[in-house]
Amino acid sequence: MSAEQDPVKLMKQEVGRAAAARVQSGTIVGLGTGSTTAYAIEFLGDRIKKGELKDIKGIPTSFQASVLAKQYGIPLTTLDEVDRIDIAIDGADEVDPQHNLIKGGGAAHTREKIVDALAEQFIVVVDSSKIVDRLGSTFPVPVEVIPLAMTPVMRAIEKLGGKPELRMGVKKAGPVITDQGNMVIDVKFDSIDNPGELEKTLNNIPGVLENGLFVGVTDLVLVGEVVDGKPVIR
Ligand code: ABF
Repeated sequence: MSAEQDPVKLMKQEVGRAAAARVQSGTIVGLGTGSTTAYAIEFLGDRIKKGELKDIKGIPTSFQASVLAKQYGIPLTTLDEVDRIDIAIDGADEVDPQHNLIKGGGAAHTREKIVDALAEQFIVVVDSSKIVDRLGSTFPVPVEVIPLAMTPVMRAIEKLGGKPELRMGVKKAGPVITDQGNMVIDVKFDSIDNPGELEKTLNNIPGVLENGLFVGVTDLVLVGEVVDGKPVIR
C-alpha cells in the first residue's frame, strides 16, 4: 500500500487540516510537535501560499516544529516579541474524558506546556487510539529532569509510588536529550487518581523542570478515526 493510501496517514492529515482551517489571518499561532501536528503545520503553509491566510506568526514548541515551519514558509516569532498567543495546535499521547492530557512522547512537553497554556485557544489533534478513560493507562508520565538531579529525582518519584525509567534514544546508545539539554524519565503509576495534584507534586521535586501532565488547559480536541477505510473527524 502506498503512503498516500495509508488510511491512518490520511486520517492524521485530515485532523491536521481541520485544525489548520481554524487559524485566522493576523494571529499568533503556537506550533506543536509530533506527526499529527506536522500535518497542521504543512496545511498552514499551504493556506499561506494560496494567499488565504495572511500575517500569521508561529511560535514553535520544539526544534522539530521550527524546522517544519521554515520548510512550509510560516514566519516565526518568540514569546519576547508578542503579548499573546491566539491559538495553539498540538498532539497528545493520552486524552481523558475531561480533556486532560499526557504529552511528552516527543520529549518536547516543557516548551509545549509553556506555549499551549498561554494560548487563548488550545486545540489538541489526536487519533482515536489516544482516547483513554484514565490518564496513565497506556502511557507513562514523561518528566524532564536537569541531569545532575537525576538520581535524587528518581528516588523521590519512587517514594510517590512511581516506577521511573530513563528514556533512551535510538538503539539505546544514550539517553534522549531534550531541546533544553536535559533528560527525560518516563514514570509508570499504577493509577493516577488526581492528575492535577500529581502534576503539581512532580513539578515540586527539585531538579524537575516540567512533567507531561496537562490539566485544565485544553479547549478543543479533534479526534481522527478510520471508519470503513475512510478518515472521519469528530
Ligand atoms: C507531541 O507529539 C506530544 O506531546 C506527543 O508526545 C506527540 C504526539 O505525536 P503524534 O501526533 O505523532 O502521535 O505533540
